[in-house]
Amino acid sequence: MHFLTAGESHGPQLTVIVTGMPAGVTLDRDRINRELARRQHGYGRGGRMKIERDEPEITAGIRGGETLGSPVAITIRNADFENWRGAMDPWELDEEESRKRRVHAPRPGHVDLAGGMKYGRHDLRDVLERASARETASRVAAGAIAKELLRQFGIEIRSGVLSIGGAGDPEYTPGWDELDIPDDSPVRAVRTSDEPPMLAAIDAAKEAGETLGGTILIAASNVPVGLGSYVQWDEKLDGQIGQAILSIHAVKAVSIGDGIAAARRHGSEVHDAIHFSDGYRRDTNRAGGLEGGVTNGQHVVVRAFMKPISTTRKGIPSVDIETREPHRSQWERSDVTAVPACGIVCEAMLALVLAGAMRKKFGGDSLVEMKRSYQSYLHDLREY
Ligand code: EPS
Repeated sequence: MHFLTAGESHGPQLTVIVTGMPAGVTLDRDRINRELARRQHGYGRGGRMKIERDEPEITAGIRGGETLGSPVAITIRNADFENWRGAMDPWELDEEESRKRRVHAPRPGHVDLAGGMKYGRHDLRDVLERASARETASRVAAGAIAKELLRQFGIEIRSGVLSIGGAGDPEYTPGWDELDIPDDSPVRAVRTSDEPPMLAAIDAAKEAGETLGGTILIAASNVPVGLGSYVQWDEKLDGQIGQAILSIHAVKAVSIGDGIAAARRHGSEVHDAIHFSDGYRRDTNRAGGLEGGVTNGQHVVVRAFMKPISTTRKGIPSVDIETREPHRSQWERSDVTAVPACGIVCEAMLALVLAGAMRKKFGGDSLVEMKRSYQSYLHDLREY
């Protein structure tokens, strides 16, 4: 499976194309819409989320709600485009509007300066419009399609927020049931006791003109043994998950299972002992379901570490690229934190990687073929 996205944050729309879905998967429109709504939710978001109501429109690849095996095309309208037409219309720009929206003091931490230098753009809006995390709506739409495939095999993905700023505990390892977090939870905290300090931290950061990052745990259940491979570096599934999660805006680190904490422990305290009782079993899952780049039948468990958003109201020392004089980074409407939303994006990216690995292992052009191969593999595993 592969997906491509296009679209500027304040342009007319986002466009997504997902290839590699087998024919014959029935999609659920409400479930797909719900994924997009989950991403829009979360305490600490700025004014933009009051403007947008992300409703994906599927324009290709399905007929009567069923996949055809052809590319699935999705568009999501940017409602805010109406307020930005003068500065963002693909053909006709209003000079005054464009001047007003011009960005000339790059935000440290954002790609503004490096992107401007790389592409030779002197209005840094040309860079930030595409670099914006608005693009993550596209990923969640693509991920929602991947999730529809995974649920055919009983695979479910959940996530929760472990920490925001200094509140919460990045190393806490929740059980599967603790990740059943209601959609209206304000920050999607795994432990409700962490919620008040997280909300207070967001309020304090907002008051101070600051932003906050945090830690998210993402898990997948019912993943069969044997996705990914150890035979070649780029076939290792942990590497693919790492790349997928690190490609999410503002994510600066990722770990699998106990990853970071394990580096300080003895081997016998880290590795998950094996025993046999009606199948091969482990009583712990510190490896996060991956050994040697291959799934081992346990839950796949990933942690994502998000830095604070680089658009801060109080600004950060920078330079005006026109005068080369000192100038604080420019502020525009933004979020104080987007950690809760980032969890939903992480779920989508994990879903896309796992769906791709399922396609690779079980192949087929139709869901029927894919399921046949899956069932025969499960039979072999029972005999092992
Ligand atoms: C973003 C800045 C804000 C966020 C945006 C990401 O947008 P705006 O500049 O329009 O206020 O709201 O996130 C989204 C639009 C979204 O859908 O998540 C940024 O600079 O990355």
